[in-house]
Amino acid sequence: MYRKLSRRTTRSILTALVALCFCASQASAQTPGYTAGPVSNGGSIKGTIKASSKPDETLKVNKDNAHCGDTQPAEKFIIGGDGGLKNAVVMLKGIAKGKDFASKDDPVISNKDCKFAPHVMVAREGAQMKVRNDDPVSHNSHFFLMAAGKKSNVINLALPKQGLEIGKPKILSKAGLLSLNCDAHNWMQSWIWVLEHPYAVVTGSDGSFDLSDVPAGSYKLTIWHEALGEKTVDVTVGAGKATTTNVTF
Ligand SMILES: [Cu+2]
Repeated sequence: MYRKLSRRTTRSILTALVALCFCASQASAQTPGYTAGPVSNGGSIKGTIKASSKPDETLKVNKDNAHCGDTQPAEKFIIGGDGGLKNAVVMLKGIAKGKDFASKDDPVISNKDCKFAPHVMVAREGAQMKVRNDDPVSHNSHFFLMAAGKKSNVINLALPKQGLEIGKPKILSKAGLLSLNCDAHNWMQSWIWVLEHPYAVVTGSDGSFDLSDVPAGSYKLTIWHEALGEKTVDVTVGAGKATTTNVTF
């Protein structure tokens, strides 16, 4: 009798603990809400992200060499002659209100020439991420959520045949940074910033960016780069005004 009661009590405590942990994880996973609507007389934030010149890394290819070659560029440091840094993400993290997304198309990442294309992207929270194999070799798209210093599994999609495209709504269901890897080819890497608002861009080869239709106000502008880390600067946007913010890593 005592043992039975004890087991039942233990079970109740465990159930309560599981429920508590679940609630806590749900709460911490919640992103601040974002309200989309027309922006009248918004301003813009423009600028250039720069870094000291650094050679890109060359990665050794150890599989499917006939198609993938013997080496692949890491695409980590793509820095122009004037220091313009490509593939940095510039974003207004935590903005609560502003314009809607210009496009609600589903984003696509291609496996092409044994690389993910694009190497870095921003995506709308709640969109359906699609992955496609444009190569005559088998790839797989393994998504991980990068949060609190941990890399946690999201989903792994096999793409055994050329021309195959798969989409899953689960991938972009939560805002944050995703790492995309191919288990078959350990050099393949892509990064996706999932955001609930459209105020985020990836810098082009000159390192420039332009965030438009920003409601007047003060913001934290965050710049992220896969190898150089993250920087945050304060920016004040005036109604109808263009603000210039240059950041150097
Ligand atoms: Cu692959």
